[in-house]
Amino acid sequence: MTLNLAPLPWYNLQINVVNESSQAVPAYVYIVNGFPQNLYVTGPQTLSKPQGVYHVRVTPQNQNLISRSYAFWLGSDSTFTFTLPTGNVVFSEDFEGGLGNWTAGGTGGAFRQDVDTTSLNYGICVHTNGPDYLENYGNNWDATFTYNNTINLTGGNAFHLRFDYSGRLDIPADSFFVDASVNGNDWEIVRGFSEMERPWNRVWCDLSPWSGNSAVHIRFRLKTDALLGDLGIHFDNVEVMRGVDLTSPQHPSPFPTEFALSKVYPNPFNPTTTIAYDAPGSGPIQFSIHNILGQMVWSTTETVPSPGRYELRWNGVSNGGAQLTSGVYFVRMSAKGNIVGTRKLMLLK
Ligand SMILES: [Ca+2]
Ligand SMILES: [Ca+2]
Repeated sequence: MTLNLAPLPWYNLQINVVNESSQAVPAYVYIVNGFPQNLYVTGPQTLSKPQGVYHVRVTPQNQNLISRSYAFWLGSDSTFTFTLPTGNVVFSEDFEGGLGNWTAGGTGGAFRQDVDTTSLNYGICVHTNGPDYLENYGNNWDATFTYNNTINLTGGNAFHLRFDYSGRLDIPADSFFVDASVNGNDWEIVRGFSEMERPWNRVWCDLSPWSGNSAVHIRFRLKTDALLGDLGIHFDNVEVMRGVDLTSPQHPSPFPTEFALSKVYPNPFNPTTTIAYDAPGSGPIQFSIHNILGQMVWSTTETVPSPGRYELRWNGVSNGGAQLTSGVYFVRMSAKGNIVGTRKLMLLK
């Protein structure tokens, strides 16, 4: 058996971070596909990256701006411009007035108010029994700390939750989460943290996927396994900010769940057009181009490696190498024995 290990294609990925006036603004860009990369950018940043699934989180240096994040499939040279809109605070909690708005639950230890000598503020930590916050959490905990009321995430499409956080967790299995729920029962992870040592630092969580809901529940959660413990987590100064972002790539993330012939551009075209399509998994996909009489003039089979959005180019030449005449053509996409879609093309000379 022979294994042919072809290298993944690499592409240019340009990331721009601007404010609502389209001016470049300084920001931290976290980008991950397997290995994370942290960048501090002050202008357009072009990276060379292999094909694959990526997640980008853009965190503003200016605390009045809303952070943005986006997940995508990199399958061609791409440019993403993130507009960080000016935000306003729609929820804040510094715990200086006590824990009356919160309920500690779940299993294992409890979250409690504590004076943290580093932040010089009342914050929240997770503990077992004793008075000293410098004690290890236990095994097999699933401790929750839930806001008793709800947060209104309407009036915008860009929301983030941010808070100050320090922690020492036994990694990788012990994790701290921010969760959200639209009904108070079914929770989804907004962001998870699993870090051996984190000094007090502000962190951002993208709540935009929950935008449009007028009553969103939030909670913090520490989940641990049976092996080892560590000093746990502290957090304080929780804020939710709202903004309106009409230009950044938007959630939901664009990983396709079905085959689709999404668009043909330019159209009309001369001499080359691009056929964009979605594939929900790996495997061969057939494309054929037919003239107005229904005769097939060109065909190809594309084999895609994984779910994603792909592109195919056609230069108006038949499989026999003949330059085709101006007129109307049709492109057909087929997969797994079914016709996925057909689009009309106009070749102009
Ligand atoms: Ca506080
Ligand atoms: Ca553990």
